[in-house]
Amino acid sequence: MNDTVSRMPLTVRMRRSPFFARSHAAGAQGYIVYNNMLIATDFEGAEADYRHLKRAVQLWDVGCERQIEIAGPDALKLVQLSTPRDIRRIADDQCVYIPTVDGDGCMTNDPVLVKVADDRYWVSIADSDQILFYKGVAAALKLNVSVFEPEVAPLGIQGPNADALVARVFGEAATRIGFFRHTRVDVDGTPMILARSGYSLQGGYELYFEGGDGSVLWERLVDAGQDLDVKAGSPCQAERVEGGLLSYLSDITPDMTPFEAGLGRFCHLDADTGCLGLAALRAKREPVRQVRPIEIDGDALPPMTAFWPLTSADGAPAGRVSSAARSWSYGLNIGIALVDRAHWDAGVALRVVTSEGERDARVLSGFPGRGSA
Ligand code: THG
Repeated sequence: MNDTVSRMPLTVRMRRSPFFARSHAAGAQGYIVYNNMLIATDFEGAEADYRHLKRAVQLWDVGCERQIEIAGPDALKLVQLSTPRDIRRIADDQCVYIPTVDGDGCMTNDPVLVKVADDRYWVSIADSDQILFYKGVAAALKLNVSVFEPEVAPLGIQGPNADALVARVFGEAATRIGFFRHTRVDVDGTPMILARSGYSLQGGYELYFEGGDGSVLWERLVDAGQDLDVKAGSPCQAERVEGGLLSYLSDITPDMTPFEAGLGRFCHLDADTGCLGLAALRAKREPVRQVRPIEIDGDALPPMTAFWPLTSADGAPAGRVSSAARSWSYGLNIGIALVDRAHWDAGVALRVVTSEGERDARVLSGFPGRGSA
């Protein structure tokens, strides 16, 4: 046992998923806490994990993406009350990325919604107590639903070799599902939902595992993927920053609207969806600050433990940097920033006040990981 392991939090409050033991045993050197759950991270170092994700396939214990199950005749109505995205006609096998908002149109979470059945949904949440919104609204409106956290733990299978691995373990048919669509696969006799989704831009799947111990499945995936170079991994900061995948409580804070977060394409304000934040959002369509990709000059950056102020070239306040990382593939530092309108056009020169001095920076036209920088 190394030093880090001996300092592992020893308490039942810090929950562990059915995959934690295997993921941890694979050589994790650190932990992340998310939705009161511990996940193992940092296997062979940040750069090695990043490069491996882009070339092979990784198993991610993302059991911390907790599910809120909303079941019953009013299930769709309750989910729709929480989001400006019109979800009234989604397909039976669909997953949808939904900004969720409060009555002021401010973001409470940014989950993936999974349609399990007409009267049964899973809200796969980011790090906030979103379940209280659903319980509170359901009680206040006397809706005919049950709201609870089921025993479901997503397992990410991410990377270019994910298709090959899924074909071997779950069958060729499973690889024919489209992006953000799902199917049922057989896991030791139990049908479980497998979706083509995940918190990376390298392609892959998420298995919504239902069960108490994921070790047998984990080992089966590891054995089947030897020649595909399968390894344990975890959501990769550098890869998700260069791809522009946002992180709630970093890039999206509870004072922000979906428009400020750059998620306006998921707001359907003309439809009478019933979203509780609809009226507020109609008045907040034109943000004065918005999320932007930025490039930050110089060598690799220090780790971020607080927002870094952003200024114009002449020192006027221009916003904040909420995430930053070395993008090794592109040889750049990429940041996700909340930028004031006067400074948010592509090409505008900025300064970042890092924890270790100032750096020059500029607004990019797109995130490099999306092939649009
Ligand atoms: N998968 C599942 N649950 C999750 C996450 C996940 N819950 C927590 C967290 N991640 C929620 N946040 C996100 C952020 C981005 C995406 C998914 C969840 C994402 N975005 C795609 C993109 O931006 O290209 C697709 C968006 C779209 O066009 O629909 O995948 O990762 N189960």
